[in-house]
Amino acid sequence: MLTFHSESTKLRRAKTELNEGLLMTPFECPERVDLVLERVRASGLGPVQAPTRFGLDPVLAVHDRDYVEFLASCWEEWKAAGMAGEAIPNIWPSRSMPGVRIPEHIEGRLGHYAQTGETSICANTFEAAEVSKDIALSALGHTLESGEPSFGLCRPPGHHASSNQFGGYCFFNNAAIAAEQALRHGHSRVAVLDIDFHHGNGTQEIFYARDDVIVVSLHGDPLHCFPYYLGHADETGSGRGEGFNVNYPMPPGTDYARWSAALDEGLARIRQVGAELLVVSLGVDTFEHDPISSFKLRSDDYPDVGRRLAALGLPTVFLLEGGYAVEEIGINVVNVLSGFDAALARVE
Ligand code: SP5
Ligand code: ZN
Repeated sequence: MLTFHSESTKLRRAKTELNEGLLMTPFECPERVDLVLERVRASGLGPVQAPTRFGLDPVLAVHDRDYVEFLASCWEEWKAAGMAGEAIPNIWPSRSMPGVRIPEHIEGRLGHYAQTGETSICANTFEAAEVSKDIALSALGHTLESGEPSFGLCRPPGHHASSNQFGGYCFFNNAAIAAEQALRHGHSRVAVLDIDFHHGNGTQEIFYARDDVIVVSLHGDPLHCFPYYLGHADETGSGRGEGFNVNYPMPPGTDYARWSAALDEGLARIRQVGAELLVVSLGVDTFEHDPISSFKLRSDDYPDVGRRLAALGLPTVFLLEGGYAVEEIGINVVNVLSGFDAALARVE
């Protein structure tokens, strides 16, 4: 399998994440990329290739222009306003303020475009987000041309980013951008399967009213887990999108037996609706030792995940989402990918 990677994803090196009431070194750090890349190389998964540039048009196909412009200028504006640290949102329009206007001051605009307070904007955040979506689009391009699977070593991740808000370490929704691009290249129905521990609330929002992209997400129950406010089983889509959003919330402590049963249901639904291409939001924060999550998947479980995905028989693009702070992030990601490849090889 071909991997798309760029050292430029590491241009974003935030110093602060608000976690447990403390400003900590972010879990979503550049070293994650090195850990995954090392393992891709050591395992002989396949060649590693640099992404090509796609510009902002594919981004604007899923994100609002004013949001993209905000991301492009936020850090410069924040510094120009004389702020001492990184751009950390700390005020939002609340439910008691319906119909508010977007303010001009960067502090107010930052809150307007933020879902969450843990993710700071710092130097080169926009540049890294641009490279990350170029990696996703390059991986998609390769799969569209060849039918072969590909892996986009995206960073920052994307699945929490909605049409007009960043959060959960995400700025551009790489999976949504890739899915939309696949439709524009002639596919009539695409599936996004999100197996990150956290609910892919951004992807859900972007495609909620549509039936050309089915979004299936397996995740920690939002009653107990970030992002808390979305990801329940009764969120099934709206209008013509009814039935094309499928959530499998599962309790903290969920193991592979329960998780893989949900995966099989999700895959059956993807098969049933006749999706022509599969985009996998591949987070490995389902791992038993992930520092911010609470599922109990083991390294040995991940090859079987790859095998089950391969059984769908669809052209498949894997895009990295979460998975944090442990050596095994590389092992677990590559276990999924090589399990997928091994299953394909047996079919051919
Ligand atoms: C892409 C992705 O995986 N984003 C996840 C963002 C989660 N950020 C907030 C997590 C808060 C977790 N608090 C955990 C406390 C554990 N003791
Ligand atoms: Zn996650």
